[in-house]
Amino acid sequence: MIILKVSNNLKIGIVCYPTYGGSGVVATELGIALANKGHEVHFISYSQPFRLDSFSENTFFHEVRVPDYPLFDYTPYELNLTSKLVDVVMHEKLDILHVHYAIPHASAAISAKLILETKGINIPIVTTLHGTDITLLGKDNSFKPVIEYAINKSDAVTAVSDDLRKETYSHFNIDKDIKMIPNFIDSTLYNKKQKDSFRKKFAAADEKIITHISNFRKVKRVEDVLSVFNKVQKKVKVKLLLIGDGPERERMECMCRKLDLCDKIKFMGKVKAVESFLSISDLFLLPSQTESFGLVALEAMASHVAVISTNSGGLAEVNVEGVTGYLSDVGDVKQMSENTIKLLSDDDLLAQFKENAFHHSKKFDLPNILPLYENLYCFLL
Ligand code: GMT
Repeated sequence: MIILKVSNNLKIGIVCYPTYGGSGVVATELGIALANKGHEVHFISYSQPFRLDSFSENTFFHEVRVPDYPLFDYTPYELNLTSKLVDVVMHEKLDILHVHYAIPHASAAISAKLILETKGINIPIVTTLHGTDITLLGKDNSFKPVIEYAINKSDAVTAVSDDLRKETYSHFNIDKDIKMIPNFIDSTLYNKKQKDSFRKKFAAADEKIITHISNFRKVKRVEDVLSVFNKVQKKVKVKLLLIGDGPERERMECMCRKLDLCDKIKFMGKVKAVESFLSISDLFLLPSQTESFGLVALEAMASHVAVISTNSGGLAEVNVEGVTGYLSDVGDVKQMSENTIKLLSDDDLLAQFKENAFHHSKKFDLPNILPLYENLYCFLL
């Protein structure tokens, strides 16, 4: 691919979900990286993205407020977002809008684009598809026409894995070229070792640490994490750290009590600096039903952690079978447990997989991926 030289600093609007989740992480880290390169970046969301905890002279945040009218049973967030986009593009004189997630962000951006056209402004829209907008919501027929329209009307569309790109073509009538730009990590964030004293808080020196991080939605199959751990802890001295929170947490806490594993499992809740926990982990478990990419697996790999995952969605594009970890069919707890035991009971093999994981993660390092987005922006201007 030819990398165009970005001669001018751009004014870029980034629309994302601010909450814990891969799409928000990618959007925020992308914005921060663009700002560090001198571009002016305007984040637009209903609250400050959780990873946007430090501002620079080049980053700005615009909050979308949703007034509470007694008239509405359902608050029309998309309309407030659309109006905010029109306002920010006009008054901050943005060059481009990059929206993460098809609904409501891409559809709001397309409405804003049409409104801006009536004012003589042409704003190119880049839509990045992250997964659940296509793999879960997209299969709901009530959303389908809107998602299809928003994708087809975007000036450029990217998907975070080849698998998601193919899924999008197979579920929708798409007449646009969807470009694959994989997710990325800033490797400098993940390559720090925590002090031994931090590790000691969670496990003894002769115990291994398994970690799982998610938003505890059903799609993450956290019950498989517990079932695998239950089998593993019978063979290996090990502790489990569960990081994140969400709808399945309570059920998982009950399951943990039923299995009588509470002294070996710690529910840490939502954690901003996941890299601290990853740096003391030996193995990361991600038994998801589907995962368009699995950013958190990549974060683990960048922290020298081997990964046991399912082979669904784009996971095989991140975790390499027999090299950085092992991949199994969804729900195959037996195989995932056997592979975990195999890795955790052989220190040399584990060390090799950890090193491989780290090296493979370099492929997705920020300096390799950022120019692909900049190149795309330049192409549209
Ligand atoms: O996985 C989630 O539940 C969160 C979701 C999101 O919107 O942040 O993650 C999706 O986007 C991430 C970033 O591109 C991907 O790494 C995740 O694999 C993807 N999740 C699913 O496909 C289930």
